[in-house]
Amino acid sequence: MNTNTRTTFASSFEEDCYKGLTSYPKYLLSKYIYDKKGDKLFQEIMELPEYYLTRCEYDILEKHSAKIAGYMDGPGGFDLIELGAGDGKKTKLLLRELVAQKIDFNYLPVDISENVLLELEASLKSEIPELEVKIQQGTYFKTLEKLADFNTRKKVIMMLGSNIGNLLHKDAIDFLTNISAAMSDKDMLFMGFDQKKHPQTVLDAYNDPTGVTAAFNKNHLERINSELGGNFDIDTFLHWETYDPESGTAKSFLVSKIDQKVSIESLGLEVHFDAWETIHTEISQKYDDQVVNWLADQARLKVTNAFTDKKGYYKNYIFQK
Ligand code: AVI
Repeated sequence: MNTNTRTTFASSFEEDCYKGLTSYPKYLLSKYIYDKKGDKLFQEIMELPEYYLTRCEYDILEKHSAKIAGYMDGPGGFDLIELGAGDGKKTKLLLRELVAQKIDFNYLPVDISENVLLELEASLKSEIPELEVKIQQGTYFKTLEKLADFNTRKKVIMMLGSNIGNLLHKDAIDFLTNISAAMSDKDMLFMGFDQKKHPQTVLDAYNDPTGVTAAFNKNHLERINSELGGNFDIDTFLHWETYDPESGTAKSFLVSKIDQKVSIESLGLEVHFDAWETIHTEISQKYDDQVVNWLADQARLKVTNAFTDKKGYYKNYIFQK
């Protein structure tokens, strides 16, 4: 068995893959799925009939945007800071409403990728020309710190897509605590949380029959092959999803169908897999009000409002200090 002995790495991707594949049980971090191919596969996932999350959040924003806009507005206007810009499809519903109500606000999408931001800026310029957009390239917390420093206007921090669900509770609390630290009493946080529901509905969302989610999960191995000189035979791994209705945790795995060895050149590593050995690749946490209130409390925030879709599958919460 390999041990965690190596200490120098060329990138955090190398380091995290090394740590994950030399641990027992093995794991890989879901943030590394998102290269160009992973981004494209995630766009496809969002169009799948089984992946209800995107449509539910879209419905919530479509139905309640006038009310939500009202909660966001404040004396002297506000800055709408969106963490993770994406393609802005859902956000545009809200932006259009804010512009239609002639509310005084600037839109500040934050993303690590300048490319994503420039594309979003260009599409907003042609679709909502009246909108004031100030793109913010950087990590979420560095940007929030910077904005908290010189900003006296009300800040509305927004994160859609239940992206928080890819964090374990303790990491979600750290995440919310960092956001809370950048907020003043007049600021608010608007965030989407996928809800607990029939376990089969959750399982189906992460196990579509067309295999898009499987390809998305296996993109981990594709990336290791192309960027770290790995020789994973992708077809010998099975995409497997579990959901624990008690904890609300959906987990994704890649399961080796055979006993095999995989070598990863730039890690100087040969990884042995027993037949049916697993790599844990992602969690997608599902919530209820009790858990969201607990997370908020831990981060010194309060839930002040919430909006849901017809089926109650998904909720967007407003948090304040
Ligand atoms: C980005 N994130 C919220 C998605 C989710 O639902 O956990 C990622 C995803 N993984 C498989 N399908 C979608």
